[in-house]
Amino acid sequence: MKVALITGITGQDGSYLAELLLEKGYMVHGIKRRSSLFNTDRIDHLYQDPHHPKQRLKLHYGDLTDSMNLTRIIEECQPDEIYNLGAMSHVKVSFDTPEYVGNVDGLGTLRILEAVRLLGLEKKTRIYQASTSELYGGLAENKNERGFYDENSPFYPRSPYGVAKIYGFWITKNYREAYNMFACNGILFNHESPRRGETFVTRKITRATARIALGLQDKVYLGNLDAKRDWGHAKDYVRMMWMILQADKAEDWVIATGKTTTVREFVRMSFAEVGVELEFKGKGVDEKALVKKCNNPEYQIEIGKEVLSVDPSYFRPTEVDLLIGDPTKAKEKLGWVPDYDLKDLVEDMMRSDIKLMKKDQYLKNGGYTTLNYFE
Ligand code: NDP
Ligand code: GDR
Repeated sequence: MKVALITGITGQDGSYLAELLLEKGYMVHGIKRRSSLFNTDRIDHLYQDPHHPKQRLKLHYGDLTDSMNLTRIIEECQPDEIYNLGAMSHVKVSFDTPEYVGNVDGLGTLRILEAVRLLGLEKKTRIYQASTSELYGGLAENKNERGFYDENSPFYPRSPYGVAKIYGFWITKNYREAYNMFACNGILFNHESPRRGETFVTRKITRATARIALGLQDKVYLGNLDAKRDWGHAKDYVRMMWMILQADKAEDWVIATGKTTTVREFVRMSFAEVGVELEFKGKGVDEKALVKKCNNPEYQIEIGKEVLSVDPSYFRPTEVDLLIGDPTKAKEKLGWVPDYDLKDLVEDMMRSDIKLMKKDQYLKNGGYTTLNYFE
């Protein structure tokens, strides 16, 4: 049985990847952080009783800032594959905690690579590093001749997160070249899902749309509506992580859809899912979205209601304006074909958030909650 170790197993990607690897018959080890509240919601459905002799999912307490802990866990698991997905992954928050991000997202990668080397597992253990399109920084002049970022485009990170991840990228490549390790970077563009963290823009939008439709919230405040992102579905992207480690040769890979969309358009698409047509008025910090039509009798949102305002506190000190990736190499060499397009993604997220918020509405209407955790 193949053995995998996933850092960041409690996150969006970690949870989908754990599902995929369990389906493929792997023994899956995951590193979770100690927290004062349960933080395993995304993988609770995969939980297996540790007393069961055939247990195939095992969680270990750990942290990417703790070399000894990482070395001990890797020694204990003897993994065939390590997926280093653990990170402080929020770009805006990285401006508030830059040193911590450098330590976890940058040095954390080194700690994994060095532990594998010190334990003499260089030949056995393949390593996937969660790199990111944030490395490119959205500089227009760095796109290829077809107008995309690809494996050869230069980097110009625009946040402490991007700078920390660029260290992770290069140290992975360096260990591959210096010690002949099978260590690969997946340069993944934004990928979302119903399990996306609530403070990333897509989930913030789908969650707020569902809550507004159900009368649980008046409006949503967002930052830069002009930002453009290449959004895919996390399920398609974790499949690619696995494919990268099954390849004949260790390389770096861009994973993207090849299409880019504004935050404003994502808002429009989400509201369309509940039958609401929006009208955007004003510019910059004065921009607003009002309800123009409500075609779904289930949701009683009054015409003219303001459902979105811009709050400049969500602007970033340096912004990545536009990202669009070229997945040609992954498609041609690994045969990657995504199942979801953006419309499918928005539908999936909205369906899930409507269901979740209906539960919330039921509890609220029934008087079962005195405190609304979401407000
Ligand atoms: P999430 O934020 O959903 O998950 C991050 C995971 O890392 C969580 O399990 C978190 O634990 C864990 N973690 C955070 N800090 C530490 C630490 N100090 N030690 C150990 N674990 C830690 O991110 P995603 O699942 O979306 O992303 C996975 C990886 O891919 C990240 O490295 C991210 O930077 C990268 N990436 C993501 C993209 C995307 O669009 N989603 C695109 C490109 C790259 P806890 O649950 O306790 O917080
Ligand atoms: P990003 O994702 O920074 O691309 O990083 P995020 O969803 O946070 O932002 C995307 C764009 O939306 C704009 N925006 C807002 N963003 C947030 N979070 N909240 C808002 O209210 C808001 N309003 C507008 C942002 O300015 C930005 O331009 C994600 C993370 O998953 C990283 O870990 C990963 O590496 C990259 O994607 C690829």
